[in-house]
Formats: sequence, C-alpha cells, structure tokens
Amino acid sequence: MAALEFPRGFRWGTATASYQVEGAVSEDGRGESIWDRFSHTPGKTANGDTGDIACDEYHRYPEDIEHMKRLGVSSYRFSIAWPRIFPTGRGQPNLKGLDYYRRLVDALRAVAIEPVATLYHWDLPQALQEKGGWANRDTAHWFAEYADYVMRKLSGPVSLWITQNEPWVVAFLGHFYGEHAPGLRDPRAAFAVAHHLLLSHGLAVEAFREEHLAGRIGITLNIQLVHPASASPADQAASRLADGALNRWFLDPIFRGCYPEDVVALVQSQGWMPNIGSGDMATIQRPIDFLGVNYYTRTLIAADPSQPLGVRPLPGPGAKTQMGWEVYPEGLYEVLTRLYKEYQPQLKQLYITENGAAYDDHLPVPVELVNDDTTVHDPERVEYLGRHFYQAWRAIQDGVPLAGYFVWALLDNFEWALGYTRRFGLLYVDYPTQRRVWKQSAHFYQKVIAANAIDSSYGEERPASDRKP
Ligand code: IFM
Repeated sequence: MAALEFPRGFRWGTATASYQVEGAVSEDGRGESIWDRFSHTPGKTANGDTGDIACDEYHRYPEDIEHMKRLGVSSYRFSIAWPRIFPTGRGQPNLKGLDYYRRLVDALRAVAIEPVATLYHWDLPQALQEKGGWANRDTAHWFAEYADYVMRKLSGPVSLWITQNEPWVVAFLGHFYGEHAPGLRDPRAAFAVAHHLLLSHGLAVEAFREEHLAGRIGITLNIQLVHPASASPADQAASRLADGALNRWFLDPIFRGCYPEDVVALVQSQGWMPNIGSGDMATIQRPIDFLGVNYYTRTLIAADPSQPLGVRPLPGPGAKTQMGWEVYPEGLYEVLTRLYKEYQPQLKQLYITENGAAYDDHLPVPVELVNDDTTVHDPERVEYLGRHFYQAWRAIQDGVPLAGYFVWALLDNFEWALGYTRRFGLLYVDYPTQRRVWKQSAHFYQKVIAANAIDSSYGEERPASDRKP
C-alpha cells in the first residue's frame, strides 16, 4: 500500500474544551457558568451528569501533556473558561484563573506543542446570563473586553486564537431547541444570539488587529453538510434552505458582510430577524486568518411544511456512530473544497478544528488490572479517522489550503446534555479513578503523525476487519 504524505509542517493536534474536561469548578475563584447552572438543574443532562470533576484536567494537565507528547502532536486546542478569568463576566480579572492557562501554555511550549486557544466554548458566566446572556447585545462587547484581556496576556505563547466555537450550536441548541444551556426555546432570541455571537467575533478580531498582537485569529464553525433526501424539487429547495440556515447564515456575514437573502426572506416572514446596528456587518466581516471547520457527519433534508423553516432532517443510510451520526468521510472533502471555492479569496486558510467519533468503548480488564500496555479496542474509530484523514489529504491534493487537523478529542469527556454516556477520546477515561488508557486509535494516530502520512487503503471502501491499523 502506498503512503499518502501530508505537506511538511502539517499541524496534527487534538482538541478539548474547558467545561468538558477541566472540573475544579469552584477552585481558585472561578465563577459559575451557564453550564454549571444547567447541568445542576434536574432533567437537563443524562444521569444528571455535571462538569464538576469531568477529567480533572485542571490538576492533571501535566499528565495529559505527557500523553500528547507520546502521541507526537504538534498542537493542542483547548478553550479558556471566561468565568475563570472574570468570575462575573467583567470587572476585576481573577489572576489565579489566568495563571492556570499560563501554566498550561508554558507546559505545552516546554515540550514543543503549540497551544491553540478558543476564547468561547460555551461556558458563559452565569452573572451575564442574568443580564440577558447572548440575547443582550452588550454581551458581545463584554466578550470583546474579556477576549482583549486574555489575548494581551497570552499572545505569543498562544499563536492561534479561535474567537467562537460553533455559534450555530450556541444560538440554536441553546435558545431555539433548548437542549443546551441556557435551555431557552425562543426563536427570536436565537437569531439575536447568533447575530451577537458574530458581532462578538468581529469585535475580538478588531481588538486583536488594533493591538498588533502576535499570532493569528479565526473562528470555528460546525459546517453541517446537508443533501436533499430525494431528487424532488421540494427536497432540493429544502436542502438549499437548510444549508442557508445552518451554514451560510454564519459564513456569508464573516466572508461577505451580509446575511444570505434566501434565509433572510424566511426569517423576516416569521418576525425573527435580529436588529442589526449600523457598522455591525463591517465589524463581522473583518478579515480573519483562517477558518476552523468542525466536521462529523452529513444529514439528509426533506421538505416538511409542519417543521420550523419547513425542513425535516433525516439520517443518511450509512453506518452510524454512537451519536447516531452517519459516517460519511467523503463529506469532509466536499465541505473543504466547497468552502474554498465559494469563499476565497477572503478565506485564506483552513484547519479541521474537530473531527472524531463516539463509540461504546470498554476497558478490556477491570481497572485495577490496567497497566501501561493495556489498550482499549476501538477499530471503528480507527477506521473513521483513517477514512477522514484520507479525504483531507485528497482536498489538499486539489489545492485546498488545509494547514492542520485536530482530532476530537484527546480524551473521553463531558458530552454536554449527554453527560458521560458518549466517549469521543483517543484516550479512555475511567472516571472513578481518572485513569487514562490508550485506545487503539491513539496508537494509530501516533503512527500517522510519525509518518506524516496515511495508508492509501483508507481511500477504499472496505470492512475494518480487512485493515491492519
Ligand atoms: O463535544 C462536542 C464539542 O464540544 C463541540 N463539537 C462537537 C463535539 C461532539 O459533539
């Protein structure tokens, strides 16, 4: 089998987010976040799970950096918890909170792992939620103050900044469907939130540029690949509209300075259009250095007038991960090539800031018998990653300026409303003991990184059992 090489200097990394891994929610002056409040509200998360302890990364980051070193990653993407820095969202900074991230980035740098920091991965200070949260336009400005402070303190050691992670999820899972914190079901609020998140991104980019800080800045979107469920004109139109609401609603303002007209017409007809201040769109369109793409699956779309926006999502026919998400690696190629074609020259560079899969992993022996040679068997994840790496390689061959790939996630963690019932990690976490155990996929990733290449067989459709990872 041929080895398909990635460009020299390609950044291989892993990713996590503060509330999902840190724990230590009351330590060193951290304030309450909306996810503390939400997860402690009965009925909101699976088994009532919370991020109180999570993976205890706050204390165990040195051990986890050792694992990263062994994996051979050149980058680690983590997020900064706003309520650690400003416990009530604004005012006096909490230096102990800042110090944690300083220790983290210094420890990463000491072993030549580049820190990539996300400024908002969903843990809004609860005190700001009490002032209206992201539905309040002021929150965009408070975010910019927080971002400005953190970037001034940590730029240099942190060379890549991501302003917002998946604004669609924050706006719509949090405020339209009510499945995420703060748990609202208010379409008008959801569209206001989406606008304020975009505005907050633009304001942070402005601050970064005005201060001439070292490094580069961008945003991460969860690009949701949709295909029409059938060839009927109604399904095709529904799919185009779904793409508009899920993807173009964020891409067009960032790269073109306007909301997509087809979706605007619908949103206006429902009375959900946000108030757009003069100058907002210019701020949102401030040039960025890269786009982060989180890609997991694709969805089929059927027309259904009884549904919000008239579209009904359906799962595709392929195999599913434990999330119920279809495994559709060729969609990654489709997304990358499409984004670059449609949004260049404003879109200059891309990173896959998340890709990975949840499977029902188990320790092969009781935890007391685990040793350094124990491996968790996860052939489906190896296959999932190998096939997605291949599609990323293909996109690069076709000219897409893809500069890196961050596997979600370094280790099993708190999967939001699903609590600890889903495992996305390369490393298995035994939560009662906090023992980390390498999965087969971690060994596989280690080899891919060392070779900076993948086996060409991942471009072929074949049963995982045929493959030698
Ligand atoms: O765990 C999440 C992450 O926080 C954001 N992107 C998707 C992941 C898997 O659902």
